Amino acid sequence: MMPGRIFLPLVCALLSVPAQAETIQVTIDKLVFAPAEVNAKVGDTVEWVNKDALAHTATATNGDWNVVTGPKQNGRVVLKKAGAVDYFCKYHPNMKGRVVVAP
Ligand SMILES: [Cu+2]
Repeated sequence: MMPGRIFLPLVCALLSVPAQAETIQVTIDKLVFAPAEVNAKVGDTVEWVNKDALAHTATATNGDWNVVTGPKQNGRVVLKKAGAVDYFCKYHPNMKGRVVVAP
């Protein structure tokens, strides 16, 4: 009896399951994006959770996206392109973050 006959099909079945798209949360608290840098994949969603009583934006410096989050609200974007994207808040330009998107 060769164990490979059982394990090989099992491994193949596991590998063929597509990676699940994930939602990566970034908290905005006291005018800070935390974590300031996140890693993601194409197809993932980044969700900003604004805990401040102020509106903020997450505005990509390359123009790819502009997410506005009202006070105590969430905003999200689905990542469509690979690459590192720096972003900032239009209302508070010293607030900065980065999303690194793997293909
Ligand atoms: Cu802001």
